[in-house]
Amino acid sequence: MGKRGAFIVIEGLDKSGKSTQAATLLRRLQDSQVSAKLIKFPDRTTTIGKMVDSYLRSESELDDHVIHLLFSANRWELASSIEESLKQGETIICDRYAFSGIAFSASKIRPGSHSYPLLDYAWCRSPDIGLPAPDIAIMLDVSQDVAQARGGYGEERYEKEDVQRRVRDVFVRIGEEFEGSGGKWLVVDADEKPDEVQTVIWDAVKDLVKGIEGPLEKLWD
Ligand code: 2DT
Ligand code: MG
Repeated sequence: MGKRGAFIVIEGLDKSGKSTQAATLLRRLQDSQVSAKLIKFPDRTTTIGKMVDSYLRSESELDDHVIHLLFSANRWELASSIEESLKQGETIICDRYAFSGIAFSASKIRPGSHSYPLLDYAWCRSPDIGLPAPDIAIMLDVSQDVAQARGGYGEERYEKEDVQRRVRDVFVRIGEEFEGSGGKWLVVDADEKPDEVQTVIWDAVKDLVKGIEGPLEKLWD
């Protein structure tokens, strides 16, 4: 039996360079004759993804529970195709995944309160239980100053300084729990130059992308 592909998730705040790093990694893998593809969540092209897109652009309002479940459903839509590709030996680079799902939802606070959570952390985690688990999750950690220097945030719903700060705090907890459940969580200083960040990423994935013998694990299982 051949080896399966590696499932590599890249996470991070806005302006952390996630998409750039993911694209650079894809090119490097293809140049090394590794069969690989890049996917991203939310996948705004599906029916569910279009509802998510409209919410993010503030063109629609949805209950916070509903949008959380839609983000998760958007991953479940793709779960079997992810499994299939990995089984075929294809490596997948995934720009955002279930970790963003928890971080952005669990960091929401009740209107009028300073820190009282709107959604329970464990509740936020539960709809993603059983999804394909990444072989490594790489968290690109950018400081607020550098994010601002890179042109600041855009117009979408979560692209605000206070949101990003709270999201970062939840990412720290998520990383600890993912490691606690046997996952590999790598925090990379994304304030560094793109080349230096890519060097750290490559070093972390270069053995995984040779193919993996072990089974694909399930997330939070
Ligand atoms: P992009 O800017 O990467 O398109 O993300 N988000 C993402 C969630 O709130 N929950 C999720 O499950 C995922 C995958 C993060 C758009 C925004 O969507 C947020 C930023
Ligand atoms: Mg964005």
